[in-house]
Amino acid sequence: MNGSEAIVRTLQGLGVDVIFGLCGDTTLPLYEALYDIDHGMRHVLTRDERSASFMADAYARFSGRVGVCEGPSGGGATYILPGVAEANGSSAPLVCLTSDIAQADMGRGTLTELDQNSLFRPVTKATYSPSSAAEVSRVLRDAFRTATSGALGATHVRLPFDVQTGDAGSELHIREGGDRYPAFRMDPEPELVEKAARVLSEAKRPLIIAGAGVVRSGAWDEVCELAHRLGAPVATSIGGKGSIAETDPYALGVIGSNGGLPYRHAFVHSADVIFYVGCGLGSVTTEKWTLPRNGEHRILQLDVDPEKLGLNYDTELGIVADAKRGVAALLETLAPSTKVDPAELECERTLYLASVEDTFTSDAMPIRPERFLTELLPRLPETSVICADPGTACPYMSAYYRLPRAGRWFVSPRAHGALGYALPGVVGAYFARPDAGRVVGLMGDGSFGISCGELETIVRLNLPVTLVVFNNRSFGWIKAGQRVRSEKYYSVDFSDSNHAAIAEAFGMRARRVEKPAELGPAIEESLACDGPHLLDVVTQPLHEAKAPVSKWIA
Ligand SMILES: Cc1ncc(C[n+]2csc(CCOP(=O)(O)OP(=O)(O)O)c2C)c(N)n1
Repeated sequence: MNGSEAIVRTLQGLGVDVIFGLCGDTTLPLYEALYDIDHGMRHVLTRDERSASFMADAYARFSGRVGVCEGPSGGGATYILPGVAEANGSSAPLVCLTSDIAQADMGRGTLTELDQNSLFRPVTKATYSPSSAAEVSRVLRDAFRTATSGALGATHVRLPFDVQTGDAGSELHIREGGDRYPAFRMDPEPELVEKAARVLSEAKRPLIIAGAGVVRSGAWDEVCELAHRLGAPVATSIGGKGSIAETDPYALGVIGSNGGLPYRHAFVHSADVIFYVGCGLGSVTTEKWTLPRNGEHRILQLDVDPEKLGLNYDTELGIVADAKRGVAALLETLAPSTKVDPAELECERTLYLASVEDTFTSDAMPIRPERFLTELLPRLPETSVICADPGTACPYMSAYYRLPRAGRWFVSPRAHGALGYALPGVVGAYFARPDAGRVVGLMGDGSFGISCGELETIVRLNLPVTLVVFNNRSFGWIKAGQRVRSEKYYSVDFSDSNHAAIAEAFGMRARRVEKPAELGPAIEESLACDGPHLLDVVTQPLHEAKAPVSKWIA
């Protein structure tokens, strides 16, 4: 068995079923092995390595399994970085493989020569460089174990040409189910659980803030039960959307600077005890550490990553544990109570929505983002899988989409917020959840411009996806920031592109929508389409909109 065959056999043995990637000269032996061996894995050819890594990231988040991407040396390695960095920053388990020139050719001005390990080190949990074919299977197993254990994240494996072609012997190092996460679940310390239960019982007005760690751990049933047991509302970060069905009477919705709403933030400020579960206290969820204000609440934290505990806030108690195990342990000791009446949540929600109702019913042109939601949300099937880019899509969907089911149904890339995630993201989402139904990608025209080469991939694979472009002819989010700072609008405007015509040129069915009255039928046509479909929605620019973004509202 040569190194490439060992790579393919090991990936197969670990349970991988799909690899996203793009070919190169240094990857030729690996592709030969993928061709020769009856491995059952699907290779999805992408048109850009950035897309391959974003697809792998989305696949990982929606599937509960490691996302695998691959690209060649030099330009391929530099292009594949964004999705690796996003996955690592968002704790999505991803393994990135890059081929490289032969080790003997290093330091000789060889085409595509690059210190790959130094390039990947800051954006991964670990970067590996097997120096012989005999090592490659063990190294791959380690890369999967590292990605799926502890604080989850991305790993990278560099595969020199001679490692791919050398003799790997006959031994494979496979851990069955090695592509599932979390690989190991950590139990909480019993005395800390007791203390946390005591503080929560003493609370008059507790609030649970759930993050992506809840969804990664599959702890939504436990979090929902905790909310009902205590009688406490559950707010979430954007990544934590799915920690509880947002139609649940105790679900408050997303909080923070991007998609948080004032009435929800009032619940944070009025809470006496705040219990963070699987939630980093980063700048967005905490509105740069003012939501809540440090020192004004008793703060408890449960996280699988000890380095998150006590970061930015003076927390009273930090528990290191898997979210599912940790909350389950709490439930064993907590007596039922009703600290907060769920009618209060419903009342505040209704009052807030009434105050912005005019935007949701507006017949104005260009179409208001809120009016688009009025037409889209009731038509979305319950099992829609959604990727939302930064810009218009993220704050509006975070704020107003009431996720009907708990679990991972919605992803927006929040570690780096790179534009151009959703278009490739829907490909990864589809392969993660082929039976879920329609996959929906929502993006600005800026994001579309960054990733539109991937329309070919979506058409080639004939995926059941609906793509929506919020066509506001600008880098709207930045233009809105310019409005708030100084009204000095500088280098943020585009010319008007017809994204529907672009999609049609790739062979995708598409429709441009300019009038609010056309939205309903267009959305229905798109969702009912048996293949891919794109809607180019001519939308109100963000700097003129009432977007649910704290600093613009203020
Ligand atoms: C790769 C990348 N470059 C730059 C940015 C900075 N940025 C954040 S939002 C934004 C504008 C987004 O424009 P668009 O995709 O058209 O969406 P809109 O805000 O107009 O809805 C930019 C440039 C980014 N997030 N990612």
